[in-house]
Amino acid sequence: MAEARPRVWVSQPLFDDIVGRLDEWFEVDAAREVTAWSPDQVAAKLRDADGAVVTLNEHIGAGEITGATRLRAVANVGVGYDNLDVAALEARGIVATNTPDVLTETTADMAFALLMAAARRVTEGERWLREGRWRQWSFDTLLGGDVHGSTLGILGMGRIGQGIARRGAFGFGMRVLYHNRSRLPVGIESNCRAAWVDFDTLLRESDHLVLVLPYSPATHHVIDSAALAKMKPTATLTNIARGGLVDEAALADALANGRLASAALDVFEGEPAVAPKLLALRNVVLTPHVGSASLATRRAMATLAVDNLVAALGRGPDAGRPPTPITGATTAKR
Ligand code: 8YV
Repeated sequence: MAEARPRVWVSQPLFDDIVGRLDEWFEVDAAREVTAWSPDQVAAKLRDADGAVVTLNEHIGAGEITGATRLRAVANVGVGYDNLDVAALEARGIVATNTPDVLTETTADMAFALLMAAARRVTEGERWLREGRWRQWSFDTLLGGDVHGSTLGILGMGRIGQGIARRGAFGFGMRVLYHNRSRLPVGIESNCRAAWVDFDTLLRESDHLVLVLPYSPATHHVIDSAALAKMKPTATLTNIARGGLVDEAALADALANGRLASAALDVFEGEPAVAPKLLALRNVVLTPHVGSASLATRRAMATLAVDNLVAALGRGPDAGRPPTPITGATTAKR
């Protein structure tokens, strides 16, 4: 009797032609529509699966994999993988993969779009115009802060941080400072024209601070009221990493009280819910977690996730060697 084909679960709709490649090797259970899976539903899906392609919507931890005795691989669509308990997966010998590199430049573009929108009050101006409040051109309408020639601060200098640094240094003539747990090799620093500073210096000197570091218990609320108090009142804060990095209540207070000029947030603590205090503010740009959302990049991410799963389950040209395995929870690099 022919050996049964492995079964794989794809948790959310990706691209049909890309997910369709899995049919060559596997029985595929692919979500047809965007679904908010409960932890119990995730556990039930994994119980029947040899492999899974998942997104940040699905938390995969010890509880979800308890009954998943056949599960051998989890391919995350995304570079950040705080939705995976990598230690729990490793303990069970389940391979975990993510999608670095393919989204670096697209996400760096979006960071700049947000930074500029916050600094130059782009979305605030649009809302004001649409509300019919533009009566006559006037000299002091919506005065913002300059981007060119200012100081760009980057917290978390992985691949995306470096892409943002290059845009700032070479595109906008910015002075680029960064903070990372460890200083980068001098060659990378000079490619990005970026200088390492300690965290407090980064907060104090940045005109535009961008968060690009992985989220973990160690980085929870790295931007809290104490950090915000050290920033310039004219500064902007952009977060394209994970919502939990910022104490949103403290940020909303700082924005409301003029202790920070403006912010741009693509990610939130309780996604898809956004704190009402933030929604009520005019000086914050809000986007629905779309940092990597160009068509080409989302296709590249889906392709890489599928390649990872196929290889991790021992099929295809890279059998046994998934292109981008996650090597450990503590070595996360965006
Ligand atoms: C993804 C992201 O779209 O890569 C990441 O870490 O936040 C986004 O680019 C998201 O993770 C989809 O699962």
